[in-house]
Amino acid sequence: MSTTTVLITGFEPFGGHASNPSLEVATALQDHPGWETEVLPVDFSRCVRLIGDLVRRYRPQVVLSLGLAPGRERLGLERVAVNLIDARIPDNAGEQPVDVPVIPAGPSAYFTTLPVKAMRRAIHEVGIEAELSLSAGTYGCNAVMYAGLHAAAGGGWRVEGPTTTRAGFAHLPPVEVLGVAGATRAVVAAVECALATETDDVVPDGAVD
Ligand code: PCA
Repeated sequence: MSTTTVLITGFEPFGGHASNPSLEVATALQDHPGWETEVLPVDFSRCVRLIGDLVRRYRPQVVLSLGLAPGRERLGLERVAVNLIDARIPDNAGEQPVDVPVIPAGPSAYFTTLPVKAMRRAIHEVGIEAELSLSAGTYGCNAVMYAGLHAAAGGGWRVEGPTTTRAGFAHLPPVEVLGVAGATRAVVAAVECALATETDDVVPDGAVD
């Protein structure tokens, strides 16, 4: 039986960016007791398979995958993952899938199963700005969020039994915004909150456009 309670994933650099803060945060947390960290390749076929395998192997209580959102100014907790890849740029293996599912025959979308409003509050309490986001995009991050939620929901299980694994995704702004230490502090606060929170905060959010 695995003693891993938390799985954190980051991504390697991509798209001409020299580094990826999600990799640096995952590396900073690699010695955290009871937490497993992995750095995923920005390679659609490999990262989708890997996150599913990791969720099935560890069956942690909480999965928080991380990635870089180069255009964002705050940490963003993602609410929805869609079963769609539409890559604006090739992945690191040179593949550029357009309008294909992450998992053929999977449902159209998954909502995060993490208490993202409580996690946002926990991040604010350590002095860092965070927001909820309604789209993880259609690139590698959305694909990993989708595949992680699919595995946590039982898709691809090879063993019997229910899982209580809750999963989700946070996009990090460029490293200049929070630094590695700040981003790591926010991630730790968010994960500790998720471990301790059964029911999400009921507070309004969202825009009326
Ligand atoms: N960001 C990309 C993929 C890897 C990463 O760190 C994304 O937002 O999809």
